[in-house]
Order: sequence, then structure tokens, then C-alpha cells
Amino acid sequence: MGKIPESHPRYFSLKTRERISKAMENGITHKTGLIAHGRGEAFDYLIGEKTLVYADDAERVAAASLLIAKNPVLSINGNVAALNLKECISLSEFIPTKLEVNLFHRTKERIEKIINELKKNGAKEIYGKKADANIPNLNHDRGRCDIDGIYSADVVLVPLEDGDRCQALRNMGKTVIAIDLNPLSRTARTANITIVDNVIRAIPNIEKWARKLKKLDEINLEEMVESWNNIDMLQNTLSFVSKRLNSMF
Ligand code: PTJ
Repeated sequence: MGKIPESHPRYFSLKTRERISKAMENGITHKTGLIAHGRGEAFDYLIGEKTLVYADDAERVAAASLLIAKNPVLSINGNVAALNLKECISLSEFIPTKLEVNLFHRTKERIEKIINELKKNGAKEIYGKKADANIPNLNHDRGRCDIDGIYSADVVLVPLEDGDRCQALRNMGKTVIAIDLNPLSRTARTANITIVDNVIRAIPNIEKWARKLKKLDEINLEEMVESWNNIDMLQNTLSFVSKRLNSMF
């Protein structure tokens, strides 16, 4: 790819594409991750490529949920590793949460590459390599997880993925926080807390909220989580998008 001038109106978006395609060439992101990224871009375009007030609310409640969790885990896949690995490590250290590499297109090589990348960026303990447990009723590789990681977690943060694991994790009684730009996806409709925002903006914003909320009593954080209405948030987001589209011309 030629050098992208900073004056280009789509500079940030093009640089992000460059990052994800490089990560694919390096064996971190799966080639279908580029297609998933394209779908994400389209939804980001529809919401205006910024964090909506509804997403900001969800990020606040996600932070509260992570702070009161007993054993939270942040799940990392190939797209997240390409887009905001450092921010995931920073969030996981602040809360603190465990980090687990969990892949749909699982190969030993990709697991190792992503673990190495996390280590290079300062992560100390990373789960996902052992895969000594299975999420019940999930008959593909994303069901493979670590007993001491996702399997025994009470709250799982799953940025960017397909919906069947989200449902399977909920069936295990876990709280699922999903980041998905597509408010219509199964993941978005199944998670306890859905963040309809770009993972690039969402992860640092969850950390920003966590820093603010850390001083609150657990009871206040619990109230925040218990009063969250995910369906209302999805309806508000869709209604924002439809009004935005209707007022464009
Ligand atoms: O690395 P692997 O092997 O685990 O594979 C990862 C992919 C992404 C290929 C796999 O999980 C997949 O196929 O996902 P889907 O079913 O395409 O779902 C991806 C969802 O993430 C879609 O709803 C997209 O709109 C959304 N999405 C894409 N990019 C972003 C995003 N959401 C938030 N931020 C993004 N940057």
C-alpha cells in the first residue's frame, strides 16, 4: 500500500485497514477477519464513527460489571489483537481481568503468535493455550477454553465475534459483555451488556469509566448493572441510526 497522506478524509479508517491487513499477513488475524472488519466499518459509518451516548452508557455499565466481578476474563481474537492489543492489556491490568486467547479459526500457530504478541506488549499471564475445557453445546473451536480462564469466569468481555458463543456462555450462567458495531447481530441481542461501538474506541472508554467508578461502593456498582436494560439500548441505537439516515438528504 502506498503512503496515506494525513490530509486524506478517510485517513484513520485507511490506516486501520492497513493495520489489520498487516496483521493478516503476519498470521495474527484470520483472512475472514478482514471481511468481519469490513462489516464493522459499514456499521460504524451508519452510527457516524463516534461513540454514541448509548454506547458510552454501556461502556460505563460494562466497567461497573467488570469491577464487581470475582473472576472476569477478557477474550482476545485475531481482529482485536490487530486493532487494540495494548489497550486490552491496559484495561486487564487496571480492573484486573485475566486475558484469554480464544479463536474461531483456531490453529496452534495463531494461538502462539497472538500469545507472543501479548507478551511482547507486556502481558504476563495469558490463558487459552491449554484449552483443557469445553463450553457446553458449542461444537466448534471457539468452544475450547481454559478451565482457569473463560470456563470458570463469572464475567466475560467478548469483543467482536459471532453470536453462538455468547449464547453458550450465558447458558453457563455467565455475564457477557459484547462489543459489536452491528446492533442486529445475535451477539448484540444475546449479551447482557452490548456495546455498539468500535472496539478501538470502546476498550479505552471502558477503562476511563473504570477509573472513575473505582471509588464507588460495590452496592452502587451493582445497582448500575442491575438496572441496565440492554433491549432499550439496542432500540435507542437503531432509532438513532434510522433518524440519522432519514435526515441526511
Ligand atoms: O480471530 P478468529 O479466528 O477468532 O476470527 C475472528 C472473526 C472476526 C473472523 C470471527 O469472529 C467472525 O467471523 O466474526 P463475525 O461473525 O464476522 O462477527 C464479527 C462482528 O464484529 C460483526 O458483527 C461486525 O459488525 C463486528 N465488528 C467488526 N469490526 C469491529 C466490530 N465490532 C466492533 N469493532 C470493530 N472494529
